[in-house]
Order: sequence, then C-alpha cells, then structure tokens
Amino acid sequence: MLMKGKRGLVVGVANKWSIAWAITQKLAAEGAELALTYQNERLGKNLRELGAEIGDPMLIPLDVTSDKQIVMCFELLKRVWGNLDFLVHAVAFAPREALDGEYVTTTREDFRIAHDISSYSLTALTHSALPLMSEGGSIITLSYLGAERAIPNYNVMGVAKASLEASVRYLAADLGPKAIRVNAVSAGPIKTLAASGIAGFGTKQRHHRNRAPLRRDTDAEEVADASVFLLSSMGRGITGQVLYVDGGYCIMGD
Ligand code: NAD
Ligand code: 0WE
Repeated sequence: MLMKGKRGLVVGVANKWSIAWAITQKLAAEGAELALTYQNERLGKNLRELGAEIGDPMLIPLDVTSDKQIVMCFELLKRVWGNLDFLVHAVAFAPREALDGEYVTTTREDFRIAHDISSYSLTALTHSALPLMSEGGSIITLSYLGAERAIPNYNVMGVAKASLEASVRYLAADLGPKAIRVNAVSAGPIKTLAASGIAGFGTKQRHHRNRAPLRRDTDAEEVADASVFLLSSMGRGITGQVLYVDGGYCIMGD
C-alpha cells in the first residue's frame, strides 16, 4: 500500500489503453484516493465506465487549453479534498498533418497547438496545484525519446517534448524547496489511441523490439510501475529527472 492516505489527480485517461489508465489502476491498487479528468463529454462516458472498476473516483471535466477549466478543476479539488499529494500529466496533441512528412513544413498554428497542449499544460496545472500541495507532493509527466533525437514523423511533437522535459527541470528547481518533486517518465512506443493511425507506428514498434536490449515491446504496466515509484515516497530523493522505461532502447547506438 505505497500510496495509502495519498490523494491525486490524473489527467490523460481516454480509454482502457491509455498509459494514464495503467497508472491509475496501479495507484488505486496501492491505496491512493483518485480524481480523473476527461477532455470532453464523449470521453467522459468512457471514464464513468472505467471509474466503476476502481471504486468511483472523482470525475472532473478538463480541456487543458482552457485556463477557466483549469481553475474550476482545482477549485473543486480544494473544496472536496483541501489538499493534493500528486499529479499525473499524460496529455499530448499535435494536429495530425504535423506528424507526417518533414518537420521543416510545420505551420505557426500547429507549432502553437502542440506546445500549448503537450508542454505548457504541465506548467499551468502545476501552478494551479501548488496551493493544494502545502505538505509537499510529487508530479510526473510522460515523455518520449523524440524529445532528444530526430525521430521520423514525430516532428513538432519532439520539439514540444523537449520543451516539456526542460519545464520538468525548471519546475523541479522552483518547487524543490517546497518539497514538491517533478519528473518525467520517457516510455517506449505503446499502442494507444494517441499511437493509432500514426504512419509507420507498427514499423517503429518492430524496430524497438529488435533493437532494445530487452528485445520486447514496452508495455503500459511497466511504465505505470515506474510512475508509481516516482509518485510514492520510494522516489523521495529524485527530482528534475527523465526516467527511461523503454527496455533500454535509448542506450543503443544503431
Ligand atoms: P492517449 O490517447 O490514451 O492519451 C492522450 C490523452 O491526452 C487523452 O486522454 C486525451 O484526452 C488527452 N488530451 C489531448 N488533448 C487534450 C486537451 N486539450 N485537454 C485535455 N486532455 C487532452 O495516449 P497515450 O499514449 O496514453 O498518451 C499519454 C502520454 O504518454 C502522452 O503525453 C504521450 O505523448 C505519452 N507517450 C506515449 C507513448 C506511446 O507510444 N503511446 C510513448 C511515450 C510517451
Ligand atoms: O506522443 C506520442 C503521440 C502523441 C500524439 C498522437 C496523435 C495522433 C492523433 C499527438 N498528437 C496526435 N494527433 C493526432 O491527430 N507518442 C509518443 C506516440 C508516437 O507518436 C509518433 C511516434 C510515437 C512513438 C509519431 C511518429 C513517430 C513515432
């Protein structure tokens, strides 16, 4: 019961394949009290069904592009709980046309959207969570190797993930004195909604299986285990880091 007595918000569950759902299930199993957000009413319906499996968590609407919705979300948490111990950020989006072909053709608007949703949202949510984390806390976000390598088709998402990982370091530096830790988990390719329909995703996964030292796909459960570690007191000495859960893929040179 690593998370017993801890309360936290998970942002980024869309369906049962979401990495955030794997994290949510582990957190619930370790005794955490949970609130989950949904991006829109369509995804809210999924979440009501999933929520039943883990003892009906709080469900809160939240589109991270809306400052108003962010304020309302944390007002509700303040009213109901008064205090927050952890935050899981598992949100990314770039317009589909930006994730194909060359990075050099990225438009100003697609660049803005990718950075707003995939990077700035972590800073905005952390800022709003701060007043509720008066007794310290732990925050994680999900990243991908495209933040530091030029991975074909990942394009502007890679640039946004680089910004996200830099934010992790600046937030960790700001909030360390308040006993709030901020880290990223960099996962290998996993077949989720965000991965479906991406040109060549299957090829990407096969390449990962063939090259990673562990010679297999990354699964959401192992990403969730590392996430719970960072969110729990087991991770108490770690902040500002990017932890790779990728079967060792990123150490290889070929
Ligand atoms: P997913 O589609 O299940 O999750 C993405 C989530 O982002 C969804 O819940 C969606 O509702 C949410 N989202 C998008 N725009 C939003 C907005 N404006 N407001 C609120 N929520 C919004 O896919 P996933 O693969 O579980 O992605 C979760 C995180 O993991 C992302 O940050 C992704 O970059 C990261 N990641 C994924 C992989 C992979 O291969 N699947 C690998 C490494 C990192
Ligand atoms: O972060 C991601 C994907 C995030 C994502 C996915 C979509 C698909 C639908 C962001 N925006 C959108 N927009 C859409 O319209 N990953 C780490 C998974 C991923 O995406 C890739 C990958 C991998 C891995 C794209 C190209 C190459 C590899």
